[in-house]
Amino acid sequence: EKDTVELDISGMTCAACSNRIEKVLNKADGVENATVNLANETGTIEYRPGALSVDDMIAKIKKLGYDAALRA
Ligand code: 9UX
Repeated sequence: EKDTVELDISGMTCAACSNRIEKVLNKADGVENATVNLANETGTIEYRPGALSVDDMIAKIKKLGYDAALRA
C-alpha cells in the first residue's frame, strides 16, 4: 500500500538545498515520490509504510543539516 505524508522542513536557503533533500528522499527504499517546496518549506512524500517510516525520513533530512517535522 501507499501513503502520503507532508513535512515541515526548515533551514533551506537556496534551491540546491531543496534539490538535495529531494534527491536523498527519492533514492531511499520505500519512497515512491518526494517533492520539496523551498518557498513553502514543505515536503510531500509518497511512500510505502512497510518499507520506511516518517521518522526515517525526518532522520535523513536532519542528517543533511536541516530540520523536519510532521506537518500539523
Ligand atoms: Mo544553497 Mo543549501 O548554496 O545547504 S545548497 S544554501
